[in-house]
Amino acid sequence: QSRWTSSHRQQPEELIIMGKKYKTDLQTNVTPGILSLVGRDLYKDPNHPVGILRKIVEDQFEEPEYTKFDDFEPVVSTYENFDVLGFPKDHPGRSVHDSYYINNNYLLRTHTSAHEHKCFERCDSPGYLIAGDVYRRDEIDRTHYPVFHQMEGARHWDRSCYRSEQDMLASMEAEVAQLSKTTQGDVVVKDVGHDPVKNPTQPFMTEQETDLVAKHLKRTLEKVVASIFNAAKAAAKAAAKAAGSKEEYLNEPLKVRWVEAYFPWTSPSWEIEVWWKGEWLECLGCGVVRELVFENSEKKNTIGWAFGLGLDRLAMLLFDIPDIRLFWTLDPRFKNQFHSGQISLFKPYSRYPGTKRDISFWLPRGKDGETLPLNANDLMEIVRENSGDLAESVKLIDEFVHPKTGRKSQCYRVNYQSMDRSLTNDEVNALHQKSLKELVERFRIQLR
Ligand code: FA5
Ligand code: MG
Repeated sequence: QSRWTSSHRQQPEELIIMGKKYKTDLQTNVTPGILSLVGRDLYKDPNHPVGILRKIVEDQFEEPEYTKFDDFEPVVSTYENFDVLGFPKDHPGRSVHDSYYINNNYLLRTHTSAHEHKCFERCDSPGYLIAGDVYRRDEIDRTHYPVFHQMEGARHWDRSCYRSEQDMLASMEAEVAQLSKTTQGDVVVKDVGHDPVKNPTQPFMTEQETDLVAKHLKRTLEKVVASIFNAAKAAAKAAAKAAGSKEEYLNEPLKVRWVEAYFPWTSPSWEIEVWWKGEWLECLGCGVVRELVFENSEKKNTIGWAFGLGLDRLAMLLFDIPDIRLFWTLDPRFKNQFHSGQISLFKPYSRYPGTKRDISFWLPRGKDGETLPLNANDLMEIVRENSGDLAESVKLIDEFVHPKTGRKSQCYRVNYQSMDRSLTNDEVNALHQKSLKELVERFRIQLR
């Protein structure tokens, strides 16, 4: 079985997270390093790029139409994170390889959608907005970090609040018209419909309802994306001017396109992409909320949309930040560069050299001689725990099967590189040895 077992790593009997106690069990795979990041709340810092971007998005949603939340705790039940949203039992997101479990029943949320049903249930306003830190076990490189930040938004219409269906549709139509006006001229949109089989409408909604919810969703998010990228363009223009260069593309209207997507709790679903510096950039996922979510939230006769947007990768692009680890540095040379309400381009303060070390090994074999795989995220996790933010990237660089013995070998290359200082060889060797030792002990690999 490739099931994660904690038997080789000493787990305390209970964990205290944000003042609450949780019993650990065989499912527990959260690490001290990850827990030390819970509560850093970068998204609440008005002078941090993630906090600055959050504010720009938040300003697009007005109170009292939208209620704003930013203090849901990151520990959620598997019910909230998955079941209530209709995740299939075998969805990969549920795997211990992909998520950080506190125990069998609780995990660190993998997305802010974990709070959707509570918001639908308790929110008196037609819309809400959530900001929070989310956690995923993942690879190590310059654009991946186990903690990142999301914003979730939703809007719903309760049919029973209107005198008639026609009244509701007329009111939605007026809202859509209003939203369309605000982005006119700023963005060029390439829209897309939906595949009736793979990305269908839902039988509990009329065609007109689906059409208006989708339009409201799309026009709202086009406005959000326009506000973000117009602020970014202003920053890029200022930087280009200071450097004496002309960047023609900055004067063109923003190009965005809709693409079809899949999420278990929305249908139809889409993602929005923005053309930025020669690439289509995925910004967020969204869709028409499935009936199941409303039913689970005691909201009868209700229709609506929801979206989830990742702040970190967007912030990296907009602020020209080359490595996601910089968000977590305590170095004042980073933090002092950014100011509330402003997108400005990061000025690198130094680059320290990297040191590469390989992890080259034979995979273990089971009773019948079959190769036992080592999950890449499990390996990443051990490197991360032993070297913290000093591991800049870990890449699988080689893999082969011995022609005679049939044994399988893999080689991962770790680049150790600090954001703030030079590392000594001794220091790197010590970190690397610790990881090697732990990998051998826990996964019975044989180093080559
Ligand atoms: C979700 O997390 C859904 N909860 C979004 C959603 C909400 C859909 C409501 C429908 C309705 P996804 O895993 O694609 O979807 O992530 C959403 C966004 O988060 C992505 O578009 C991306 O911008 C960002 N994101 C995802 N993974 C990472 C990562 N490892 N690092 C940084 N940003 C990420
Ligand atoms: Mg995605």
